[in-house]
Formats: sequence, structure tokens, C-alpha cells
Amino acid sequence: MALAQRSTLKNAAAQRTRSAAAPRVAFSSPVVAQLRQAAQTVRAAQQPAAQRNVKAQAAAVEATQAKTEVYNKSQFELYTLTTWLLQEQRKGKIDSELATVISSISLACKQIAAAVGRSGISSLTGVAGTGENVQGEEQKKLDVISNDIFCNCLRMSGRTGVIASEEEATPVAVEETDSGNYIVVFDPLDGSSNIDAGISVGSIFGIYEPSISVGSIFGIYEPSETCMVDGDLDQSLEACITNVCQPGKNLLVAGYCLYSSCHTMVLTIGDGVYGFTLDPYVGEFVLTHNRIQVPEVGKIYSFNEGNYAMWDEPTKKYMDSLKDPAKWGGKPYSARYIGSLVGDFHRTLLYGGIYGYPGDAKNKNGKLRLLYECAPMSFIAEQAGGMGSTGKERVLDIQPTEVHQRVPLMIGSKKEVEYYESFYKN
Ligand code: FBP
Repeated sequence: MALAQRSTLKNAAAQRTRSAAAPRVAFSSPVVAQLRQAAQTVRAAQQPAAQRNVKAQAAAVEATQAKTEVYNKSQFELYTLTTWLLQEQRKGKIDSELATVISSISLACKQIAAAVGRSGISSLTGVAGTGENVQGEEQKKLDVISNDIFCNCLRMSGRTGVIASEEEATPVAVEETDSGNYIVVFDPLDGSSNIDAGISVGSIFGIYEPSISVGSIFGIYEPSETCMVDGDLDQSLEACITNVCQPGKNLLVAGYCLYSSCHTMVLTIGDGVYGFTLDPYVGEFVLTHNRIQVPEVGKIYSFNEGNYAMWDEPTKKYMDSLKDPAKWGGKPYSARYIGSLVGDFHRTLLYGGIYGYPGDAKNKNGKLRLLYECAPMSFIAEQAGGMGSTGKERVLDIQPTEVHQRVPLMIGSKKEVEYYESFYKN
């Protein structure tokens, strides 16, 4: 009998003895699963807390993205912002005019992303030389450019009635529109103090329905740059201001665009929060984050602690408590502060935690503007399961009295904002 045959028979015999000896355990059996689970638990326990934390954050983002994969069936089937808007229209969630306004804003963000990306090359850094804006801040070149881009895109959409910008002293009434009178408030370039250093910046926007008919504005004046009227200036400007000064709870749409290592637009139309990343190859915002949910807790705080000495006692006590390891099982909160609201908020939305800009001895109401910074961001936070508070009240309930009014802002994970508020309740 050939050698090969003999050795196969030998192996078979040996195999039979082995399996006769060992209990037969199928690899998919519950026992193996338990063993695997036990091994994973042991390994997990050995992992330092930070590693577990990073894993948890990555898992949170992956979960959001996993939900998105269902949309992008094949690599050439791009689920873009336009596709998503069409779908939301089909569902009756928004009308075509509002979709047009959102598309015009996404066009503005693409242009600003390009300008920001080339700012160093096309000498778009530095101050504009146009002096200070209504906030008393020296305008940067890109502040002015971004503002022009936003105004042009909104005007061209033919769907906006009044627009209010951080860079404009008064609301701007857009030429008599053929239809759709949406009110758009925006900060064309947020965090501009970071722009020359190439650090993340962003644009923030909110869309309202007119609270009084825009027609009543137009009935009385020639369309022009600002609310110039041939009749009573105050009345028309007042009408503009009334239209933009609406409480955040009236918002129909809110969003921001982050200009950073990748450019991401995050948006809500009042039914969850979605993230779209700009694909530089096709120049389209592609859905990458489906129904973002901010984690309920997050041990990351984002405050400019340089103002600590000027904060009031409750805020100081709150900040001290975050840094007390004994209070948090030996590991205090981590500090992260980019100094641009859009960047700090975006991280907070995905990883959890809290971004805060409290009032202080110098600025009683803090630094951030209610209309085009705090309200849109609070609407997004609430739509993602988080909170937006002044520390004492819900930001979305505040009735604005001025276009550039400032309010303190605490925003992010529900439990973290509630914890801050608790220091004002004691
Ligand atoms: P603008 O750049 O639009 O004026 O926004 C204000 C802002 O830059 C926020 O983006 C940022 O969170 C905050 O001010 C930073 O303020 P500070 O330098 O006082 O920490």
C-alpha cells in the first residue's frame, strides 16, 4: 500500500482518537461565545480609561455613520444634500422654496470653504481695513468676503425676504422676491480670530418664516441695499427687525458649516440632525452623519478659562468641581477649547460634553450673539437630544430685543448642561 495512503489512514485514526477524547464543541456554540465574551471583558478591564473613552467616542461616530451606509448603496451612488432635500420634500417636511434657500446656503458654504482653504495663497488673511463691525471687532478680509458670498447666494435664491448678518449693522431687506419670504439670520464666518492661523472656523445660519408679512415692508419702499424707504424709515426697519427678532423656538431650519480638515455641514429642519461632508472630488455635500445624537454625558468641557477670575461664584464652583478627580472616580474632566464656537460645538455634538461661554464681570451677557449663534446652535443641540441654556433659562425661549443681542451659552450633552444649571439652583 502506497506510503501516502498509509499516512492518511494514520492521520485519520489519530484524529478519531483525539475527537473521541475531547467534548465536541461547535465554534459557533454559546459556550465559545461566552468564552469570547469573558476574554473581551478581561481585555477591556485591562484597557486604560482613556483608550476605552476613545473607543466609546469612535463607536458613537461609527454608529452614526453605520446608519448612513444604508443610503450609499454603491460607491457611485452618492446621497447628497440635494437628494436628501428632495426626499424631505417628498415627505412633506419642507417646501421647495425652503429647500432652495438651504441649497443657496450650501452653495455659499462651498465658496467660503474654497476661500478659507486658499486664504494663505490668495492673501485673503489679515484685516479688511474696513474698520470695526457693529460688534466693535476689526473685520477680517474673510469676514467681509464670507458676508458678501452669503448675501449674494441668498439674494440669488429669490426666496428670501429679510436677512440679518453678524457683519451688518441692520437687517437687509432683499429685492421683492417672486415668492417665498424666508427670513435668514447668519454668522458668515465664526471664529474668525483663528482664521489667519488656519484653525477651524465655520458659518452658522437659521431660517424663520416671516412673523409679519414681508409684503408689508415692500409695499412701502423701493428695493435697495438696506431698509431704505421712501416713507417712514423707522416703520420699515422696524418691520425688518420684527421679522428677524424671533425666539429660537420659531426656527424652521438651523445649521452650521465647519471649515476644517474636512468641511462638514450639519443641519436640522426640525426632525433630527444630519451631517453632510463636502466631497472635494465632486463638489457635493454627501450625507455622512445620519440622525446625530449627542451622548447624554461627556467628560469634556470647553470654556475660555482665561475669564475664570471674572466669572460669578456659581460658575467658578462649577468649573472647580469638574477638575476635582475625587468627584469623578479619580479622573477629572478633560479640557478642549479651539476658540471657535463651530469647531468646539461640532466636537461636543459628536463626542458629548459641554461648551460654555458664561457672562462675566466684563461682559454681563457673555460674548455670543443670540440670534445667529446661540439660537441656531441650541436648536441643533435640542434636535440631537442635547440642550442649549443660558445657565438659567432655555435659549430657544428667549424673545430677542436687539439684532446683535448677546446671551450666556451652555450647550451640549443634556446631563452636562443640567449639571451646570444646578449650580444656579442651589
Ligand atoms: P465671532 O468670531 O463670529 O465673533 O465668534 C465669536 C467667537 O469667536 C466664537 O467662535 C468663539 O467660541 C468665541 O468667540 C471665542 O471667544 P474668546 O476668544 O473670548 O474665547
